[in-house]
Formats: sequence, C-alpha cells, structure tokens
Amino acid sequence: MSHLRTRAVHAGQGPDPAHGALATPVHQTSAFGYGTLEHGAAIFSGDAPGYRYSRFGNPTVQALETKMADLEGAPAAVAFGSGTAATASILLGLLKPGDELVFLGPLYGGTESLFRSLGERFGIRAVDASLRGLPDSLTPATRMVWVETLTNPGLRLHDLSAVAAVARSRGVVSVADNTFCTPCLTRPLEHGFDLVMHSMTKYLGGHGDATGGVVAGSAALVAAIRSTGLGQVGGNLSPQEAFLFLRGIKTLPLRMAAHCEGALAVAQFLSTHPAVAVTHYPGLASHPQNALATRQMQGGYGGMVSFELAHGGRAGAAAVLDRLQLFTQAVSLGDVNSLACHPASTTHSFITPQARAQNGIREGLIRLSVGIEHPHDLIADLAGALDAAGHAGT
Ligand code: 4LM
Repeated sequence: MSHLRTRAVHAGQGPDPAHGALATPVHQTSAFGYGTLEHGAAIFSGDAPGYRYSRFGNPTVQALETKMADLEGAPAAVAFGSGTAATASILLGLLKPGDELVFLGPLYGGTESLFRSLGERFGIRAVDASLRGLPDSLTPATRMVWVETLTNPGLRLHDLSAVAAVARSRGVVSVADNTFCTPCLTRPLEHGFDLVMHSMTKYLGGHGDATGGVVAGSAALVAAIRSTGLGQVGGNLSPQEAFLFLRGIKTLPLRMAAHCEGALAVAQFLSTHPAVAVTHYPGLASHPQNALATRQMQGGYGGMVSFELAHGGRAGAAAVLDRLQLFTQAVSLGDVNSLACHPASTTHSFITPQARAQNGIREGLIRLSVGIEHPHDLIADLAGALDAAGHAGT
C-alpha cells in the first residue's frame, strides 16, 4: 500500500468491526456510553482508550484523521469544522502573548486577517516577511513561521526545504498551508516542516458540499492543538461532514490529475490571449518559479490559475466574469465544477489596500479554480467571455 493513490482509497478505513459495513459508518452521536464509573474515569484521564463525547473525538472523524495523517506522512492529525478553525487552533494551541508569528505573504485574506485581528488581540504579533525575507524577519520572540505551498491568489511558491531549514535552525515551529497543492502534489513534512494544514473544504472534499480543516504533524504538536482547538474552543468537525471528506479523498488523486490537466490548458490559452496582460500558473515556462515548481510539485502544477486583464480594472473584470457560463462566480476552490472570482472584492477584501497592492492583488485580477470539465469547454467559455466583453484584440 505504498502508492498515494492506493492509500487515498484505503488508509484509515476498512470493514466496520460491528457489521462489516464497507463504507465507514457515520457515528452521529454526541456522547458515548462508557458502562461503569471507573471505566468512564479511565477514558477521561486517558488511561483507557475510548470515545466519550464527539467534541473530543468521534470514530468517523478519527478515520479521516488517520487517512490525512497517512497521506501527509505524519504521525498524527486532528480535524476541525473549517480550515479557519484549524488555523485559529494552531495559533491558540501553540502561541502565547508576546510571541511573534512570521508569515510569507500573501496568504488567503481570511488567514492574514485572522493573524492580525485575533492574533494581535491576544498579544501575538504577526509579521509579513515577504519584503525583508525570512532569516532577517525572525527575532528572538519568533515562535512560528507560516507559508502557503502555493499562494492565494498569486500562485507563487516558496522553497519549502529552505524555509523549513531556517525555521528549524532557529527553533521555530514551521507550518505549511497545503490547501492549494494537496498531498498529491506537495508534502511539506517531507521538506522538513513541522506541521501541515488544509482547508479540506477545497480539493480534499472536492464536491463543494462540506467545510472542514485538518492539521497533521508530530504527536506532541497535534495533541496540543487538539486539546485547545477541540477541548477548549470546540472547533470539531461533524461526523456527517467527515463522511463526505472520507468519500471525497478516495478520488483525490484522480481529480487532481484532471484539475492539473485542465488548468495547464486554460493557462496556456490565457497566456496567448491579447486581452490578458499576465497569466499566473506555475506550469507555464513564463512563471518566474517554473523551475522551483517543477522540482517541488509532483505530478502537476495544480488546478488554480489567475490572470490580469490588460485593460479595464474592476469594470473589465466584471465584464468578463459576468459573461462566464460554465465557470460559476463564487469564492472557494477545488470543486469538480469550475469557479471564478475577483479576489480584490472577495477573498482578499479583508486585508488592507496596501497589502493588496504589495501582493499584486489588483482590480483587474481574476482567479479561476479549474474543475474537471473538458478543458476545451472551459477554454471556449473563457474565449466567449473575453471576446463578448470586448477585450479581444485590445
Ligand atoms: C477562498 N479560502 O480562497 P475555510 N487556507 C487557504 C484558503 O484558501 C482558505 C482557508 C485556508 C477561500 C474561502 C472563501 C489557502 C479559504 C480557510 O474556508 O475556513 O475552510 O478555509 O476562496
């Protein structure tokens, strides 16, 4: 069972011991009977294994945690009700007032805003190291370094092994948000990261019908995050949604291959279109980090493409987006169906205009989540919208 494609199907799951059910049952319960007072006491103290209350753990959720730990090559994992709950639980579980969190921006707008608002209200200073670089941004107070394996929405990369090495040499916990790449394309722990997290809402679920998050890493770090994020904050994932993620992940490698194929074709089309000033896709030879992407990403360059119109700013973006038929205008990503959004007014509206400007999130930027439809149909949709919007040949 060494190949990821095999493990995506089998890891964490097998015939249910109660009745042999092949699909992992949804253990839709809040509490678990423990029989006797002493057995209950032993479960609560951790001296005996067993479930007690779904906020702390649930068999369906645990099957998913086991699968995700396996796919990321981690000893342990803990699931949450959203990617944001996972992010907040990492902060609250591992940092304290006076600590610094250094991130390599840009990040998903919600993550950056969480660092700045929630983090700073609790005395955790968030520092964007994208201008000064990593070693120079670390201080004796730095306790954590945070990166996205493929940035949202600019689709830039960081050299993961280099980032992990700097963090390790300074005794700082390194965290990689692997939402855009998934373990099919990049496994940050293999590059030396301490923790990897995901918004499972995206590719892992894959069908746009559930929100969830997960963190994987060492048993000690995951235990600290679990205890705060589940026990104290109550950010647990529901068993029903865990079932949907378990089902979705079985086809993740197949879906990712189709996303990558479609996104490359879409990016190649956009990069030659006269109405498009720049296309961001790590698989294009014109991408400034194409060589790093080829080294660091395995089996493809991901399903996300962003592009900037040559003219028209926000009105130009609206003219294109409002004419798309097959791409649905919505935030989120990683669904089997294609989505398109305007980051400046949606996903990255939470960050300051200066941060948007610094990170190239201009009004003419459009982000595509390329689904698994036939690439020719997606390209025809984009061509139709660009032409009808009057951009062709401008
Ligand atoms: C979006 N993103 O971009 P939940 N990490 C990354 C993300 O892109 C997101 C989260 C964490 C989008 C949502 C509206 C790289 C979310 C947060 O949404 O809390 O599961 O994950 O469109």
